[in-house]
Amino acid sequence: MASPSDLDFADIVSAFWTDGCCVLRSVVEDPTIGIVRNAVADMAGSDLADLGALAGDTAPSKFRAGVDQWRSDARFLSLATHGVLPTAAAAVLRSERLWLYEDSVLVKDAGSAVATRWHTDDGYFHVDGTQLATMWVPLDPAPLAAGALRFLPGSHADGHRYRPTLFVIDEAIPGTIGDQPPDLAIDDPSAIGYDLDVGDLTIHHARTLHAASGNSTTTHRRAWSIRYCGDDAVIRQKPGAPMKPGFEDIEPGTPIGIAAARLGLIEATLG
Ligand SMILES: O=C(O)CCC(=O)C(=O)O
Repeated sequence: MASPSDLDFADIVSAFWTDGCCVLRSVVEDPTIGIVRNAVADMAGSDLADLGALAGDTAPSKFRAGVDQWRSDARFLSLATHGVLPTAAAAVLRSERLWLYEDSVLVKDAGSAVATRWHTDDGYFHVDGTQLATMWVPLDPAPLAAGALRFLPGSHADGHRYRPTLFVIDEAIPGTIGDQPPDLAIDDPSAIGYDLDVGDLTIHHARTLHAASGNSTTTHRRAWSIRYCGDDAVIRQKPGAPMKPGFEDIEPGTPIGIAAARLGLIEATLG
């Protein structure tokens, strides 16, 4: 990985804070990708929910996803909290410490027409702060046509707090609060995105609007998404968003560094 002192890396960090997203090329090495692919292959069918069903999609090519694999498989935990991935995330967030909030495996089969609709992660996360980011690691070559993420630049700083939707349709999760995400085409020309190769990754701010098309290629699109909290994160329960164990019992505003032990959240080892 480029060192945080490299000029290139400074540009990447600057892009993250200006646009709300950035891309890192050729930073994840083969052993890591192989371990994650094996961990995904070992997941039980029941670990992945058929998201497309929510959009009424019954095609054999599915969009399936699971959440918090790190809690049941030490391979996800180890790679999310040691080595290049958390070190890059902390550097981009300009954070001295970093906590793993959540991870998610998202598999979009070749030919799945199910798009990931425009949304921000902020509304789903029971935390608040500026140093919150999601790292999206493709496990297969992921051009935009396969469903690599697209981002609306600057949306992380547009002053809106968007309510969480059902992810594959624009309907808000009942009981949530906030603004409805804008009604944009997935390939809206104002969006930016990157054709990704294995080894590349993107990082986006929790308040950045992002989306992904269906997968019109002939290769499945497996991805591992890792959600991190940095120094200034505090607990803030978001009404209506799916609750996580223990979060209800934490006083809102409690710094993540204090709440983490009670919640069983793991601090990353950096460097
Ligand atoms: O993989 C996808 O299609 C969506 C992932 C996403 O929105 C995220 O991880 O924040």
